[in-house]
Amino acid sequence: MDINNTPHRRKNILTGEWVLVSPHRTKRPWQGKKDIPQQAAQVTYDPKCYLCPGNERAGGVKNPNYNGVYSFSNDFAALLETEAEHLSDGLLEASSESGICKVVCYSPNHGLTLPLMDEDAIVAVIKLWQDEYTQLGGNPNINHVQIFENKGAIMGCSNPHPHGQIWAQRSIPQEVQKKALQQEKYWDEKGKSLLGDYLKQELEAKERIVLENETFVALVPYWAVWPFETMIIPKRHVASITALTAQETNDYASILKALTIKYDNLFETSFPYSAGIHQAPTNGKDNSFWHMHMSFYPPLLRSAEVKKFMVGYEMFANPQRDITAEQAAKRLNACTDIHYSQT
Ligand code: H2U
Repeated sequence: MDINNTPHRRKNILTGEWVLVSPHRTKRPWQGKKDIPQQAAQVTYDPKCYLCPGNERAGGVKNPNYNGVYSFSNDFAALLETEAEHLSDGLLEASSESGICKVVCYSPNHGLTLPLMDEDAIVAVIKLWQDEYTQLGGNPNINHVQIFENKGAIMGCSNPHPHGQIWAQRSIPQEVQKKALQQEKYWDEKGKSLLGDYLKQELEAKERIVLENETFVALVPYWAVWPFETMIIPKRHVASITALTAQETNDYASILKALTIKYDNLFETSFPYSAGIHQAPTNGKDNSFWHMHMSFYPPLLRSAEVKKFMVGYEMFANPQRDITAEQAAKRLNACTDIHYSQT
């Protein structure tokens, strides 16, 4: 099979799901919608921003005059701390869900984004993620801590101030359960890390690697669904961010900055995405089969203005993509390592 010209399916080894790839279709004419490109905020402080230091939030609480990173409990939390209850009525079932939601400000500077922040400042963000994971995960009612970021209005982000979120809850979310199943199966059968072995194969193939440093790799996964989807993976088998050494933490910050610079440079725009860290649940079980990783799902397809929609066949049948993972990796590789706004 000529994989560059033949429609085919690729397996996501982490979820067990498949993606339809249609590389022959990249030349089709486009008459779709054009959006206004998203630019990073230009001011360092916005008196109307609810995340800037010293400003009042919706519930009336005032942010401290923080200098570095800052986290607080979400004033409109999707999860609340509740008692465990189960309702069932014939075929109708519901379970109460208990949890805690937090907002994490990456910087006091309203105008920054990860690619424009210093590596030291990104290290501080990772350290805050580590502290939150430990603290929230230590709560006996919290079995999973989801760290994520929605960037750009196109992804539903309400505010350009650099920030992410954490939703910590009693049950293990579905995406995490799928990845746990595949990783545990491989670990039990082979006594090795699924992602560790995948990484070895990718480093040999060199076709989908975007960036590499001493302890981390950023690549377009073979089974990518979003046009420029990537994963950041530690080379060492590490179950959670708390197990990273000082050097690994620095290398993680460095690759995060380098990858997001390439993203911004791709279409010379403040590149929107949803990014999240998948790692061991905090359910007190043996989760040593987990290999932590961070996934980026960016919606942009062919310019700062044209995004991919998951509609039609993808809603009813299966995710599908046109440009291959290899083509996407090549495009990202070709982007310079200096942010376009600084050249
Ligand atoms: P997003 O921009 O990624 O949606 O995150 C912003 C979060 O900040 C959102 O979940 C919360 C919203 O509930 N928020 C507060 O906690 N306090 C506020 O004053 C406004 C927004």
